[in-house]
Amino acid sequence: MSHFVYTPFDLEDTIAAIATPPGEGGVAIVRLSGKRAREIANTLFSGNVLNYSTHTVHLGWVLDVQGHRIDEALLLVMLGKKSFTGEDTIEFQCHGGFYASKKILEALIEAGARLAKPGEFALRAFLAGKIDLSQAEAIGQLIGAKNEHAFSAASSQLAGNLSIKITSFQQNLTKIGAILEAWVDFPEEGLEFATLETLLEEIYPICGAVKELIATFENGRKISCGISCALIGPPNVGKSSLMNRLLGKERAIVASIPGTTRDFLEEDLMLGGVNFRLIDTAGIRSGSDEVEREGIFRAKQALKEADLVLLVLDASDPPEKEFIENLPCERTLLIWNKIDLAKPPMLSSSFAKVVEISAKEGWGIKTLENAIYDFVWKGSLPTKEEVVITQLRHKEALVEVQTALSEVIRGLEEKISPELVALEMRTCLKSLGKIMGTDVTEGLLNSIFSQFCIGK
Ligand SMILES: Nc1nc2c(ncn2[C@@H]2O[C@H](COP(=O)(O)OP(=O)(O)O)[C@@H](O)[C@H]2O)c(=O)[nH]1
Ligand SMILES: [Mg+2]
Repeated sequence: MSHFVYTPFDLEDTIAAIATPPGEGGVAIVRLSGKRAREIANTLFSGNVLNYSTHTVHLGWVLDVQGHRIDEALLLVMLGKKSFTGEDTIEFQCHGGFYASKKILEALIEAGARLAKPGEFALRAFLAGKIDLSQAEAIGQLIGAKNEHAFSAASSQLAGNLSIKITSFQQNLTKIGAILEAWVDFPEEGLEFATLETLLEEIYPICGAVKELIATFENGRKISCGISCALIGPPNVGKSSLMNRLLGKERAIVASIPGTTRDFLEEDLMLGGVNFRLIDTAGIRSGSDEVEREGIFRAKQALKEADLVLLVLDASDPPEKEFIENLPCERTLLIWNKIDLAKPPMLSSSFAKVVEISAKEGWGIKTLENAIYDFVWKGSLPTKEEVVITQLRHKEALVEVQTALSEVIRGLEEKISPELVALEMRTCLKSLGKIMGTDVTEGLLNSIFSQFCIGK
C-alpha cells in the first residue's frame, strides 16, 4: 500500500482564524496554531505566554503591535500532540461582536501568523494523525448537520465507528493479501487446498459486511442530503395549495386559472426530523404558450430526478388514463385532492400508496405526512448505534472494494493466476485506504478540506 502525505499548505506557517461565526454574540474565538503559536501570542498578551503550561486558561489583555489594548480576553493553551491540530495551539476568547475578534486576528497576522485557509486546522489534525480522513469529513458533516439524524450519524463517524469497521477490513485483508503475495513470489509451491478454503472462508463474510455497509448509504444519503419531493400533476388540481399546506405558509400562488405555476418553486420542509426539499411544478398539459412549455419541461425533469413523486389529481375531475401511465410507480404517491367536492374514482394502479385529501379544507394532511415519512423509511430509520455511510465518496470506494473482492473470490474459486488475484487484493486495499485517507490524492484532500469553513 502506498502512503501518500500531502502538504498543500505550508506546515511551517503558524495559522490563525476567527473560529466563531460573524455577528454579535457573547464570545468570539480566535485560533492560532503552529510552531510559533506561543511566541506570537506572547507578543500580544499581557501575561507571559511562554511560561503557561498546556491546557490552562489565563485572563489578560490582548494588545496590538503598538501596545494599545484591544480587548480583555481568556487565553487557552493547548500544546503539542494534546491539541486538536497536534501542534501548539492558542485560543483567545474575546468579547463577541465583529471588531474585537477581527482586531485580534489582524494583530496576530501582523505578529507573524498567516490567515488559515478553509479547513486548514482540520487538515493539520489529519496530517498529524490525530484523526483519519473519514473523521475529518465527519467534522464537516457535524457542522453542517440539518437534522438530528444527520447529526448523530456524523458524531458516530467522528467517534470513529466507521473507522473501526474499515480498519478491521484492512487488517484482515492485509493478512490475506500477504499470503496471496507470497503465492505470487513462490508460485511453484502453489496454494494448498486447505489454505485456499480458509482464505475463502475468511473473505466471504468480509465481502458480505462490505455489501451491508454499502446498503446503508441509501438511508445515509437521505439523512444527510434530505429527500427531494416533487409535486406533479395536471394544471389546477391543487399542487400549489398542497405545497402551502405542507409548509404551513402561503408560499406558492394559488389561483383558479390553470397554468398559474410556470416555473418551479423549492422549499425546505422538516417531517419526522428529516429534511425534505419540496418542489412545486407547473401542471403538465399540452398546447400551452412558450413560458408554460418551459415550466412543463422543468416539471418533467423534476419528475425524473425526485426521490419521491407526489402525484396530485383532482377527485372531481379525474385525468385521462394516459396521464398516469409512464409514471415511476415505485416512487410515486398518488394523492386525490378536492375530496370535499367529490369522491375519487376507483383506479387500479400500482402506486406505492394512495392518499385522499382536501388541500382547501386541510383534510388528510397528517395522513399524507405519515405516508411520506413511511415511504421514505419503510420502517427502517437507522438506530443511533448503527454505522451508516452518508458520503458518496465512501460509497464509491466501498463499491470498488466489493468489485475487487468479488474478483478475488472468483479468482480463488476458479484457481486463476495468483498475480491477478493478488492484484485485485491490492486494488481492494487501496480503495479502503481512500476512506481512511492513507491512499488519497492531493486533489481529493484539497476538495474535501476546502469545503470546510474557515477556522475549522
Ligand atoms: N374545492 C377545492 N378546491 C381546491 C382544493 N385545492 C385547491 N383548490 C382550488 O383549485 C384551484 C387551483 O389550485 P392550485 O393550488 O393553484 O392548483 P395547481 O395549479 O395544481 O397548483 C384554486 O382555485 C384552489 O383554491 C381542494 O382541496 N378543494
Ligand atoms: Mg400551481
